[in-house]
Amino acid sequence: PVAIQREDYAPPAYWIDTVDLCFDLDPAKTRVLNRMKLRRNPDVAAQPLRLDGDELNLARVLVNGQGAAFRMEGSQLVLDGLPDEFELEIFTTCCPAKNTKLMGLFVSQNTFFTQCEAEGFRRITYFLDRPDVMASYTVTLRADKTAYPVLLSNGNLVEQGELPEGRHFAKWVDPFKKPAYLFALVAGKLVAREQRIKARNGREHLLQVYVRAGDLDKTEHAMNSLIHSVLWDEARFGLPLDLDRFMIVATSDFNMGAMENKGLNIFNTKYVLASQATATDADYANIESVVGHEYFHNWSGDRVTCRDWFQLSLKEGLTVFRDQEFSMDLCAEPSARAVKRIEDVRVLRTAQFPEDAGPMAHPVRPDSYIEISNFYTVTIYEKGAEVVRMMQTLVGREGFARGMTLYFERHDGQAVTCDDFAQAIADANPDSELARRLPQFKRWYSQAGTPRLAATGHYDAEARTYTLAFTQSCPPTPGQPMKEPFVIPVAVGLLGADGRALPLQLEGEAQPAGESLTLVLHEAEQRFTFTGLAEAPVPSILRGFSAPVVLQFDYTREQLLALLAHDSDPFNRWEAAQRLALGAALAAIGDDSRLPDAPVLDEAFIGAMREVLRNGALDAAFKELVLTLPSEVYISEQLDVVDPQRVHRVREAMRTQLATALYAEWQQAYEDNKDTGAYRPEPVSAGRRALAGMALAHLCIAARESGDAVWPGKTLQRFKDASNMTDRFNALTALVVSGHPLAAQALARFHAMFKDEALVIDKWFSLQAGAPDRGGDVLPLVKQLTRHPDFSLKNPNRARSVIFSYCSANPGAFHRLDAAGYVWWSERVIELDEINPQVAARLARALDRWNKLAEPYRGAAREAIARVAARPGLSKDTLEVVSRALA
Ligand code: BAL
Ligand code: ZN
Repeated sequence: PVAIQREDYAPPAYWIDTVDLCFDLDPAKTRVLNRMKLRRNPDVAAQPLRLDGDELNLARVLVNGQGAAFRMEGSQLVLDGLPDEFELEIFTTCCPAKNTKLMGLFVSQNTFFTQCEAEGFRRITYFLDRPDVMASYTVTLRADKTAYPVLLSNGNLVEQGELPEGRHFAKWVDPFKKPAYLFALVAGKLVAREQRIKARNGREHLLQVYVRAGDLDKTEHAMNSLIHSVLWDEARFGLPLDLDRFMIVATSDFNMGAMENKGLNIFNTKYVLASQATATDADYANIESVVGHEYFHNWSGDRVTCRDWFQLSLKEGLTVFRDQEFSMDLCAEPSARAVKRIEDVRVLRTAQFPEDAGPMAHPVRPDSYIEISNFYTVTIYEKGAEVVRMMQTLVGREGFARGMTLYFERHDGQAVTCDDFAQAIADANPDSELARRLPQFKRWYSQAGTPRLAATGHYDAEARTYTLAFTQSCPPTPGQPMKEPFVIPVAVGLLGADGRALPLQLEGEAQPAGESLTLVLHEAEQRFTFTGLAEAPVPSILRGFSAPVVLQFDYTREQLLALLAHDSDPFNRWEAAQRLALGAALAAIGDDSRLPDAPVLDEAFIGAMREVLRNGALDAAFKELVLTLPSEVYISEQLDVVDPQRVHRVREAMRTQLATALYAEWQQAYEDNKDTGAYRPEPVSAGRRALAGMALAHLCIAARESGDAVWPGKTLQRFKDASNMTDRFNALTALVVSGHPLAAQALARFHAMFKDEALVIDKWFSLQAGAPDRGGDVLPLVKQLTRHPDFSLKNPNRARSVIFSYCSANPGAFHRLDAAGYVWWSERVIELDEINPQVAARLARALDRWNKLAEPYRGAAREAIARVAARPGLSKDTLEVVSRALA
């Protein structure tokens, strides 16, 4: 397969002005009549028209109503000698029932759905399937009325009626031009929750959430999230809903989380359906943020889209930033905002930082790809969002809103680039640090890798000054051996010995800053001196995680304990605990003489955790985050050579130590938080449920050590009596992670209770496949789970619940000395590749970091990857991933 290069971008040779599509929907053979008006692009030298297609049966091609000569070049349909303007009619058929890739038109539970981003439209009809070709769509759907009573497409329903032989039709017109990747249709037996709303500007809209008949009672939260999204985007950015009708439809077979098709968002059921009996607090929060995310795309993605797929982060990074801000703005308490920020950073550091250090590392705006589906990554999304966040930090919140307004004024209806976005934000803030350093700032788009920011502090008692010296560097990444310095906003504060905030007077500045100050680094080495300090301060650096970098500062334990106890910045308070725990873990992992049961944590750390648990001024959600140890993945990333079993054993030992040493505090935390009253999915009570669940897990672990039967018994009872899924699932998790024999009956009961709830059964699979390994027991269980009657490789959610939970989220069980985990992984990648290459390629990434494994894991992992790479007929999706891993 050939790599596509960003530098090779050229405008299209033709524009498509209108598209009139007529579908005769049939699972075995759907007929698609596509009538388009095209015109030659006068800015481009004359050349043939090349239309993309994939797995289509071509029946007819007419130009201006006449049969036309055409040829096939690979999968492209090529036409020569065309007039400057013409009508093109193409008639094709396809087979949605056999479409297991879930790209293009497919059938799920007797309902038709589409997925066209990035390049799925070419599986529906021949087209210029690229985001800079934007057309007006008219769509007619025809289908059997009994089997497919609901017929939906983008825009407004302008006509509907009966047809002979029990069929019916619906005609939809989208009032906005759009690229093909935003096309959608849905046809099937669905019901809708509806709500009419009036936006702030007075315009009325119909909102609809379509699901299968039995699921209507699980749509209230999605609808509320949609209403909040509409109101928020208008209030925060002045961006109103531009459609009379906005629809969300849920399907249980979907590769992605959801898709922002204009006016007709299609969602994975996981991000729509929720009831307190079936969904956890985390599910509720995810639904809110994904509904928000897709809705916000209506402007950042749909009204202004990407010129080419290298610019994917233009819409994804910006829209993740917007959904993060939305979730934060919905928090009533400032502390809940901080919790959300910590959670987002945790995702970035445990998923994106490893990506940025591995074989798939790529800039936020990549330079080349073989299969664009492989680039829907945490780098494009989450690091992209951090780049937008840094822009907001550099221009201020008001300035950023001004920049957004200018961006949409300048580019409404256009397909543009990341450069255009950054330019608009800078132009709206000409006196900002962003405008002053824009070309350098844009290195965040072009250079891959996570920058290292090494800092040292020096206090001069005589001069009463404190100097912070910074050195930045960035490791090499594939194709980028050398990096230039980045613009890095570093928010800092200084604490006194008693925890008070010290005044921030920068040398050379007329005015002192407040409690916090943002330093803007732009050179490889820079220093900043603070004056008027009567004592040596404790520096609080990179507050709020103001840039996506690794901060290296040689904190003493006392300094970290001081930050944990007193920092006014909640992020750095949490970070101090993470650094302390990480330090202990790394020391134990590096100690070859360590006995397996030797303690890892010292009294000072345990005492600090005790104080946190007892602290009445801290929120439960924050306590839960502080008490959560760094993940095995995060710990492993700090090591040059990783022995996953050793990492697993040390982290388990730390957890056991916290469980036993803080037994009384866990009991108290449970008693204080176990009852949160009538269920409401909001951050404060969700935090209390999370802490109660964490306490139960630790009490069950402590009970395992002491042989006590009381807490496991209480946990089982809570599991049975729980009035919401969060409490029930937390109790089940406590029994499973502690390895208690009662887990077996609880799991059986859970399955029996929820056998008809697919999303709950996914949790049941996932919990078992992700359970801590005890003597290699997880892999045999996982193999057994894939033989369970409820398991299906074809359903992405189910495949992920077992295979990904084991291979990607359970390192202690996956990395085995006998390499059996890797062998099983390679078999599943190959098997999945034949069904659904996108999902297979995601799974292929489970061994991205093979190169830093200790032997014998490393050699065995490489062998398994090579086995996949050698498989004849592998999809280009999977081939790209494994080839990069082996390069
Ligand atoms: N555009 C693909 C799904 C999403 O990011 O919203
Ligand atoms: Zn998105």
